[in-house]
Amino acid sequence: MGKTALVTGITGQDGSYLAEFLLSKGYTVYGMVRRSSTENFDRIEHIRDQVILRQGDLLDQLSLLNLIEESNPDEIYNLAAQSFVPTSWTKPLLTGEFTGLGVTRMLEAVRAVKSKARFYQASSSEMFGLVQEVPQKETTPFYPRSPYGVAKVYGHFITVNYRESYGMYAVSGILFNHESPRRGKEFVTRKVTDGVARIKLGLQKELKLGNLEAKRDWGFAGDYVRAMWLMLQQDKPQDYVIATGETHSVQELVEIAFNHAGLNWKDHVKTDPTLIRPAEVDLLIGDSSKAKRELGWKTEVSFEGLVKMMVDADIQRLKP
Ligand code: NAP
Ligand code: G4F
Repeated sequence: MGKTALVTGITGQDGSYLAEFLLSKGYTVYGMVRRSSTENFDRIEHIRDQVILRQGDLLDQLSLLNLIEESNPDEIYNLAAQSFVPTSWTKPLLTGEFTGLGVTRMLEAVRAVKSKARFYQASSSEMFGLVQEVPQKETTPFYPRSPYGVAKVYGHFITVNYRESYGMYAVSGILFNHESPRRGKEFVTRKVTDGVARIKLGLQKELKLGNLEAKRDWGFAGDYVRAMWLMLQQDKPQDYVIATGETHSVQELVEIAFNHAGLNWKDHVKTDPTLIRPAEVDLLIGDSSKAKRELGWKTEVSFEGLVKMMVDADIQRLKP
């Protein structure tokens, strides 16, 4: 008998890669989707007839209970969240409800209906915020710098708490930034590669960005969903940092992307003070030696390879 997985956030970047990965492993995949007046299934259109989509919402406890009852999953991947950091300052309460309390609603539903199911929580390097140690690892103290980061810290610790209180197989994956051609266009990598493609094709002249000095540890989303799955295949539930171990500034990202398209970034990039955040995370760089050692996980796509892949995909998509 093959296994069954339930993925919340299946319409998002990670949900789409994870669903593909689980299907390739022979899983029956249920995906939780929110009701909306128009469908938002672009990222999973190509696998839509292979996954079972059901409506549910992190704000609605009954829908979560019913979904776990119906799907009877062996593994649950809780990827759904309000995931865009700037929005967390304009919608701090909603972010707390989705990204923080939503995790408790999921855990309570699992505990009530199928407490033996294995549970993955999508935690984030944003929890390190004003970093207390370089590089950041599983034991580095958290110091979040946005309502999003604060909500993720809550989600992280409630997952640890349910594991310790109820003996559930519940783990928190502390993932650093991961990107792909399916990344939402508001995140900086995709904003840059989409902007480069538009400038290259004459559809746009300039690109407005915020803080070019911020540094991130950027990897490829396809590599990171493998780590999520590996975390649920272990003898003992544990939390892991997943990162490349390299850090690059937004300016380096911009330079690689523009160069790859044969453009000079200085001719096109303007800084826009309205895009500067109320509190910034200046530097992230992860140490994933525990995941390498215990999960056998490693990255397969380099930073430069990732940026070029994203520029090429955007040019291809926009080309007449
Ligand atoms: P994403 O593309 O923004 O996808 C978020 C998903 O959550 C979407 O499917 C969205 O549905 C769903 N969602 C939001 N609110 C919901 C609600 N109330 N009920 C049900 N579904 C809801 O995010 P991602 O990049 O794939 O990230 C996946 C998870 O990993 C998130 O929890 C994120 O915070 C976390 N994370 C991401 C990164 C990264 O670099 N990508 C790093 C660390 C952690 P709609 O399509 O309907 O909006
Ligand atoms: O791409 P970003 O918006 O990602 P951020 O804030 O690091 O958050 C992402 O990664 C987290 C993991 O660490 C996830 F948990 C979270 O859900 C999300 O996926 O911004 C990256 C950096 C920031 O320092 C920002 O100030 O880029 C800087 N930046 C400069 N100009 C910009 C822009 N960011 C955006 N979104 N747009 C700009 O124009």
